[in-house]
This record gives sequence, C-alpha cells and structure tokens, in this order.
Amino acid sequence: MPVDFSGTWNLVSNDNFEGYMVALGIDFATRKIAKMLKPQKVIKQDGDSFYIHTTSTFRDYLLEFKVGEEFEEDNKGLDNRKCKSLVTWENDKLVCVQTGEKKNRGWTHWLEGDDLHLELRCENQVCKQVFKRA
Ligand code: YOG
Repeated sequence: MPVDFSGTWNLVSNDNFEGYMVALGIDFATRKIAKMLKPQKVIKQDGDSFYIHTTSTFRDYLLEFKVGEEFEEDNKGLDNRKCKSLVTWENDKLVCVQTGEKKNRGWTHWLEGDDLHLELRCENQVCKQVFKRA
C-alpha cells in the first residue's frame, strides 16, 4: 500500500520555527504573530497529485502539485519569493526542493505512527513540525 497523507492535521509541535522564519527574512512583528499560530493542514492526495492547504487565523497557503513535475511557487503571504519547486518520493517520504534565491530551501513530509511530520529547511535552519489528525 502506498503512503497516503490525506486528512486534516493539527499542529502539535513546532521546533525552531523562529530560526526558519529569520532565515526567510520574515520581519519581527510578523514572526511574533506567526509563532503563536497553530496551523492546520488539509491534505488531499490522489496518487501523485497533491493539494496541501495550510490554514491559520492569520494567513493561509495553498499548494497544489504533482510529484515529479517542476512548478513555479510564489510563496504568497509567506516570504513572497518565487522559486522553482520539485517534489519527489524518497521511499515513503515526500521531498520538496525549492530552488531560488535562498540556498538549501525545501521541506520533507512523512508519516510516523499516527502523526504527520514536516521538516522545513532554509539555509542553515531546520524547523521540525508534528501534526496530529483532527
Ligand atoms: O508547507 O510550505 O506542507 O506548502 C510556513 C510559514 C505564517 C505567515 C507555512 C502563516 C513560513 C507569516 C507553510 C502560517 C513562514 C510567516 C500558515 C509551510 C513565513 C511567513 C500558512 C509549507 C508545505 C508542506 C506546503
């Protein structure tokens, strides 16, 4: 059975989100708000087609892609930098490389027990998030 990330997921931990936001150049006032948030992810997966909607009381971000097909990402409402993104499978992990102005930018999703894990990377910073099913 291939892995299926579909579902509604609530953030339960968020390690070094501050460092990740600093690396992205997010200003102090926005960081202060952002780190209080408990975002929710709604993921719809149909084979290699993904819809990932990250929502919060402050801002939301929608990403739709197919694994193996590079796309333009605008990061609207986040750092607003455009990049070229490519998501691939590495075994059961979903790995995104975001090529652009920021070095070493990307993220990895995987399932561990009943939890959804997300590692967010930018430059020398790694943020580790864990989500539980709503
Ligand atoms: O997820 O790319 O699931 O897109 C990363 C926030 C905070 C806005 C959230 C809004 C980076 C202010 C998306 C938080 C910080 C701070 C809720 C992570 C930037 C701005 C949207 C992400 C992938 C993988 C799918």
